[in-house]
Amino acid sequence: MRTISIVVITLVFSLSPVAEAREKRARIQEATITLTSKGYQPERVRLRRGIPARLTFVRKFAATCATEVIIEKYRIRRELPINRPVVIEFTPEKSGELEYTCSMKMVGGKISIR
Ligand SMILES: [Cu+2]
Repeated sequence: MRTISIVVITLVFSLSPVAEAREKRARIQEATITLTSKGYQPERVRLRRGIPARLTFVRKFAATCATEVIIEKYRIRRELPINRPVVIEFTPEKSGELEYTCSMKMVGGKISIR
C-alpha cells in the first residue's frame, strides 16, 4: 500500500510540469486591426514575446494603396481584400518594435513586443 502511494505521488509530481508547459503552449494572444480612411486602427498593438499571436486584419477602405500587409521581419505578406478578415499567425520571438506596412512602406502600423 505504501509503495503504491509513493508511486502515485511521484507520478503527480512528474506530470504537473508537463501539463503546465502544455497549457502555456495552448495560450494565444489575439488582436484585430482595421484599416480605415485614417489608417490602421489601433495604430499600435502590444504582444507578449513567446506566445503565439493571431492578428486579424480587416481593410474597410477601398481608396488605399494598402491592398496587402507585410511584416518583413517574419517574412509575412498577405493580400487584404476589402471587408474580408485576414488572419495572420506568428509567434513574436524578440521584444521590441515590429512594423507592418503596405508594399510601398507608406501605410502601416506598429506592434510592441515585450
Ligand atoms: Cu502603399
